[in-house]
Amino acid sequence: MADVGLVGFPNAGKSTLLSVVSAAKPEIADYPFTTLTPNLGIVSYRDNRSFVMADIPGIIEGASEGKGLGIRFLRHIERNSMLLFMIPCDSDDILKEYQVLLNELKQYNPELLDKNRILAITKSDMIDDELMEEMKLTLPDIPSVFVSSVANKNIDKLKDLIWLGLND
Ligand SMILES: Nc1nc2c(ncn2[C@@H]2O[C@H](COP(=O)(O)OP(=O)(O)OP(=O)(O)O)[C@@H](O)[C@H]2O)c(=O)[nH]1
Ligand SMILES: [Mg+2]
Repeated sequence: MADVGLVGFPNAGKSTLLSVVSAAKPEIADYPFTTLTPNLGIVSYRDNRSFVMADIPGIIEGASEGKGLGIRFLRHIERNSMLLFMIPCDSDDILKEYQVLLNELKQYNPELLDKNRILAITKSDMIDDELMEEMKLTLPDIPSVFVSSVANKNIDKLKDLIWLGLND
């Protein structure tokens, strides 16, 4: 059973995050639907604590009607204590993407929306600070952090947010 489940469109950087915070070696590639089955990893946190992260296949609009890989993998996050939404910083509309993801979860099981949610804006090594500040004004109203798995940016901050979410 995992503590935090990763929710995002294909190519959002979910598996890459898992690979930098745990010993898991998921497949990573620059095309959608790289991950076909869920991956679990144990994430070490400070003071010898740890939590489990579940990386699942990407979700797209219409997944609840069977598009893409569908939503059958959402059962793997049904028992997670919390959900980490992941949206790339080069998304056309972060808020829209967030709402699409939320809606697909809701179609599958409305109780998924009772879980604590946080948001990681991924691949933030691709944008400068100025753009980041502008984008902060457009984010959904949940705890959010700009991260880069590749540049190891704000990964500790993200772990702090996850830990808070798991323990409140
Ligand atoms: N620049 C940059 N690229 C990244 C970062 N994280 C992931 N990527 C790239 O984004 C692409 C997709 O990464 P994955 O981790 O496979 O994405 P995913 O969300 O697991 O994708 P699916 O399994 O298809 O749902 C790969 O080419 C990664 O190298 C990052 O922090 N910065
Ligand atoms: Mg993947």
